Amino acid sequence: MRLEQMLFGVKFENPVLLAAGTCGFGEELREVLNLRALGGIVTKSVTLEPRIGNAAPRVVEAGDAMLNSIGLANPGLERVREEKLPWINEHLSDIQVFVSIAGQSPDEFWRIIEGLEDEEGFLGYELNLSCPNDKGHGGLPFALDSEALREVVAGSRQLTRRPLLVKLAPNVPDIGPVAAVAEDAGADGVTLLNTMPGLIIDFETRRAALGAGSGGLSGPALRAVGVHAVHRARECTIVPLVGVGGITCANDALQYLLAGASLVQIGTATFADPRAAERVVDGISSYGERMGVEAVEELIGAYPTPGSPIGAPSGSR
Ligand code: RRO
Repeated sequence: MRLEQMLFGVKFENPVLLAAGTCGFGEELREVLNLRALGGIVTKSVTLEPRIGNAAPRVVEAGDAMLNSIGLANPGLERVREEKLPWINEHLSDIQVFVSIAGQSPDEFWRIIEGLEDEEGFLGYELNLSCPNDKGHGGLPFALDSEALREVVAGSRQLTRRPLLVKLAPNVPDIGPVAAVAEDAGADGVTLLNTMPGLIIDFETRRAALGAGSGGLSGPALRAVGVHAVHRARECTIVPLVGVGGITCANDALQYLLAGASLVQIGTATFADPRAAERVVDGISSYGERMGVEAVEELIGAYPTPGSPIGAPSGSR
């Protein structure tokens, strides 16, 4: 099966990327997996100034999920430009790299884009409008307020011709119209979803398990939520979708593709098995061979929407 696709005007060798926050800036994982075997990576979210992050513990396991409150720890715009992007440019030029960016105001997003725009080594941006651990916009992530979302995306669109992905949050009543706002404001693609706000209380100490209190829940427990979000976004938008949440193996990734995602991202699974994403690539390929699928595009959106003719794609791209 052919795994490559043309998206955003460039070639992705396969549909599997590493999610923001799970691979640093690539360099951190270079010893443990072959990044060149992947379709691409999304960097840790970059902020204007360096951030040291939240108090420990920042990550706890929670059954079929993981709760984190990293608190946007990152080296900041200046060091990303001086140190991280040159490394990416030298070592990852044959895969696609999105730089995730995060700001506490629309203006911060725009200043980061202006600061990175002339640099080499990356394809586009993933606007992180949905971090549950950074209450940027009046205490709420931008993705929970459609007008704020529109403002950040539309302003960013004015500043760059590079592909813009917009990463949304799970905790909205209906993700479809939110994805449509992102598309209408100029997004080239929508990433679904960020982590879900959560809290774990240690009943012995009566304190939160995380140093910061609440955090963002990720992992297999979130997978059905993510697959549903992709399906719903597919019904409301035509831009490529990127599915993320709870993918541990090829079968999980296939659900996202069938629901309508053109690309998937592996996040939490990388912590348990740094080579999970490579396994997912191989497994998608094996499934294609077994099912007689010639190209991965045939799978995208092939889940038959209830009420539609069996096998008809649930949306157009
Ligand atoms: O750094 C974090 O605490 C974090 C971010 Br920026 C995000 O987007 N999602 C998340 O679960 N944690």
